[in-house]
Amino acid sequence: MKKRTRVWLVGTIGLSLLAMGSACTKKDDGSGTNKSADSGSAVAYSGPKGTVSGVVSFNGTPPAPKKIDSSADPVCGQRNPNLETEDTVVKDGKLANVFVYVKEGTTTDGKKVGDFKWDPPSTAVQLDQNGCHYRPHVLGIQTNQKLSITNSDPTQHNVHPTPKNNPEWNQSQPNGAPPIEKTFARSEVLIPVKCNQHPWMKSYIGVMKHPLFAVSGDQQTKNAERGKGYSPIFFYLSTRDDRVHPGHARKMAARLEELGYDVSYYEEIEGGHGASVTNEQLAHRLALSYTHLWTRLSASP
Ligand SMILES: [Cu+2]
Repeated sequence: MKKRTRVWLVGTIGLSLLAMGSACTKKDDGSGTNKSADSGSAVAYSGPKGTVSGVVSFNGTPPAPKKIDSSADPVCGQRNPNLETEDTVVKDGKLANVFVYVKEGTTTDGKKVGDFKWDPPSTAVQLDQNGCHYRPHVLGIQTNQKLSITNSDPTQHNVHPTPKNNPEWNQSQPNGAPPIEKTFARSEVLIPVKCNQHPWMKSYIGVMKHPLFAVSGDQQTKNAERGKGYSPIFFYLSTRDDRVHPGHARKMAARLEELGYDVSYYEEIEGGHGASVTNEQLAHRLALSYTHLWTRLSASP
């Protein structure tokens, strides 16, 4: 099998680069009931898209994380004995938790990115309270996309965002409580989130009306480490997977390849979560999978 790899570095963001062509087909008559407060546009962008990749490097010696005094809530100390600050997280010279986004830009025919109408994804963004930290520390979300907040700790937390452009709210969440589900109607970079019960707990939410953003060094790849003897891996996915965004697999493949592992990668441009539409595509995908197994198993001693 031909080994296909693409380098999608941490901090990958999608960016509309090319001409609109005949994409301007959808009119918004303004009658939508879930209309974003930021949607000033009548046209949804559906033209070609490109990708911007990058790395946020940290030069010099990063400040060491400080130990947090969690004696006010013994549960936090039991759950997370090494509770530390996470203001500056650097791994292999790369700075995590940097929110990168397209502030303004135009397509080649001169239309502004911010003037298009971008429907929010149907999937929710997850924010968990785990080990008396917010996970993730920084996240991005689209206007009117659902944010689902959970509590994995055997103690009570209190979720308190303090936005400037969106309504402030403050809600307790005991262990076992159902997820708190919220949306943000207006774009805002960044909304601080704190826990009134554990003052060290901080999270930051970037709300954008478009999907052209990313957070460096996210949770999906931070635990991958060099020299761990991971098995050879074959990623297959679809560019149009609307259940799990392909960005996750792209970033993990890039991270594992960067760490020196045997990574194969195939991205079908059609299909949804099953990564195939036609029988031909399914057969092709299965052939790639079996070939990967065959070649890697037979290469073993
Ligand atoms: Cu808390």
